Amino acid sequence: MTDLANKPLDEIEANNSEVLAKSRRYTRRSLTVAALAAAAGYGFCRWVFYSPGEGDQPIPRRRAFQANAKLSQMIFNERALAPTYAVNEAEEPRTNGVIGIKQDLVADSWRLQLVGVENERSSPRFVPDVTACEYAYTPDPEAEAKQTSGGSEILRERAGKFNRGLEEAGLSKSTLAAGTPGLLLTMDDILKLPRHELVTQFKCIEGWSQIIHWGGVRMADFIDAYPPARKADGSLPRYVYMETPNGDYYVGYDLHVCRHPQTLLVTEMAGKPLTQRHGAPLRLHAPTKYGYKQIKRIGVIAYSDLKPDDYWTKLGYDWYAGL
Ligand SMILES: Nc1nc2c(c(=O)[nH]1)N[C@H]1C(S)=C(S)[C@@H](COP(=O)(O)O)O[C@H]1N2
Ligand SMILES: [Mo]
Repeated sequence: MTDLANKPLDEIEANNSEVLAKSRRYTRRSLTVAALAAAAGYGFCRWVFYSPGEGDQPIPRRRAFQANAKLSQMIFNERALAPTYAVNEAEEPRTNGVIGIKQDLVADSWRLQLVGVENERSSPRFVPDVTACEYAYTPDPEAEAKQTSGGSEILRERAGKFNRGLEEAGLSKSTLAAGTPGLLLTMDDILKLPRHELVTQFKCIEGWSQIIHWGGVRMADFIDAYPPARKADGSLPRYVYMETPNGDYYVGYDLHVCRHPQTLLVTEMAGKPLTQRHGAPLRLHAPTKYGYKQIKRIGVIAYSDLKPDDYWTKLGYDWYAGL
């Protein structure tokens, strides 16, 4: 289905350099922001160091350092570009982490629940309750073998019908309430967006990394096609929440991380359609983040102004997970 394998290398390289050109513009913009932030930081430091009596008050100063650390984390790590590699350097992807994807999803039953989009009611994809979406799974062959009665029929899940939150981190606090309106998108809606390829390093916090060849669409293009509704004051929501169709794995992101030019909604790995264990039909790749932020099998994308719940953060890992 993919033309990656047959694609001439120069075409792939041309595509890569297009990504890089865009990213360079993006980085330049970030540097301007960084310069402004540095100037602001200078003023701030003057205030900390030269305000009367500051010598006796280490705590505000420490807070300032923390604020500066946060600032540089946001400006330099999250907005910088990840290095890219040649396609022939890419490795065969290993599989890690099957939370929320233990059963095979029936591809045709997949829909993307999208919540918080601007003018959602005028979209032909609008439904009054996205959580009523039914996903179908092929039964786990082992579990099936243990059953006495034949059970080869497909299992259907309506949100809340199966028990949720049985994995270690429990139920997500950000999961959608029944009756949440939004859009139900099909895979065709996603594939209408421009296709992109990227070869980047994928890093798992457990200490391994691999060079991976990704294919899919840019999340930035997706956000442009389905922009978040603005708040009453005209500003955008700060976060994006995603979870698997069964709600067991969930991740929170800053909106600007989703807009990063290398953040992809992935449909292909290693030149082949995504496998179930790699998150078919749709997963995320964010090369500035550790693997645990790269959710496999996305069922829900919700724009939100509340910092979303996050599976691994609940178990003690950093919410930002920056490299
Ligand atoms: N749904 C889901 N997504 C997930 C995980 C998971 O357990 N379930 N594990 C994460 C972790 S820790 C890593 S390292 C990567 C592994 O992706 P891979 O199996 O494609 O190598 O998926 C991430 N996304
Ligand atoms: Mo990981």
